[in-house]
Amino acid sequence: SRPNLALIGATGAVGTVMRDIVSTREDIWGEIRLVASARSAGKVLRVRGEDVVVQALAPEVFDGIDVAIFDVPDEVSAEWVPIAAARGPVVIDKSGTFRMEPDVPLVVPEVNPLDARNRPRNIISTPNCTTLSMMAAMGALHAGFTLSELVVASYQAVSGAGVAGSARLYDEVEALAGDRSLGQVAGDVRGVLADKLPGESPFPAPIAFNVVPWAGSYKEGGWASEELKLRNESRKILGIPELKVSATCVRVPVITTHSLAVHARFEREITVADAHRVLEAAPSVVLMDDPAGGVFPTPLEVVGNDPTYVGRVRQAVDFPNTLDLFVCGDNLRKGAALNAAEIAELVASEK
Ligand code: 2RA
Repeated sequence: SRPNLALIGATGAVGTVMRDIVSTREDIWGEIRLVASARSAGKVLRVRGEDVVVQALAPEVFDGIDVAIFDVPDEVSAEWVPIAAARGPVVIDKSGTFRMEPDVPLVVPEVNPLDARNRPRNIISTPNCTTLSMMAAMGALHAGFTLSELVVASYQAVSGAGVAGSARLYDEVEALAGDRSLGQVAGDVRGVLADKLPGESPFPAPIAFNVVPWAGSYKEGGWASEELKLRNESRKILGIPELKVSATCVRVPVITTHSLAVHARFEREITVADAHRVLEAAPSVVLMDDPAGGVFPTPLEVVGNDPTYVGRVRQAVDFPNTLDLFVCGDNLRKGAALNAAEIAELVASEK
């Protein structure tokens, strides 16, 4: 019989994309159960063309379930993932809670699918969207040329901060529209927004007309949590514990699709032609690299698509064995829902 799937956090930004993904990919599932907080219980949502009533999170919702995908805040995962995993299903968790635990695999199916089999706690973690946005491409290059250093700057979309993140950018754009004097005097946009949008913003500075060098929570040494995740998760997924990684994460006024400027050093000599060949052969990577012809990826061209898009591949002039490149990936699809769905399919195929 077909395996049963539960989606926990079915009503959020990622949950919405998740419902679309399980409705459009090959249908391998028996029941698809939707679960959310008590506040959303009773809502009716569509999955695979059918109405499904959302159930409130409770231990019993995991009974009869084979795979449960969690996309909920860290503290909800911390409490509920172990309860679910003890009740039977393999749990695929999108939160940051378990990612770095040594007995929980952190999986990107194109890069380290076999790690998914080694799950003593019945939990598999799926990476942060910023890490995921580059992993398919970097994993393919690493397989051929052995990565040794990564220096990354991110350009992260507001939907990474959930439904509230997207709502905030739309609201700010609307509040600022029409006044062509704005953005030319320090603090003017902040002042207009304080008047027109007095509520809390998910971002520490105006996000419309701006870039904000901060994503996530404050960590020791002045790092943002997103920057440390990029480092730690890349090391674990690629299986290179000593990989040198340094990142600066920046929020930009883009609705969905994270971009990353990557400076990648390899142990082996690598040319642009080598990288093109590898990236073209990688099934979930699309190469868009003809800058003379105006061809490179941008978030607006990539949003809603599954692959990782790569362009601007250049040989670093002053650094040996080093490439610079630009990567775009939909942070809600491969960055979140799609990777989780692919792990779920991997687990289902074991049975
Ligand atoms: C962000 N990566 O873009 C995060 C979400 N976990 O905010």
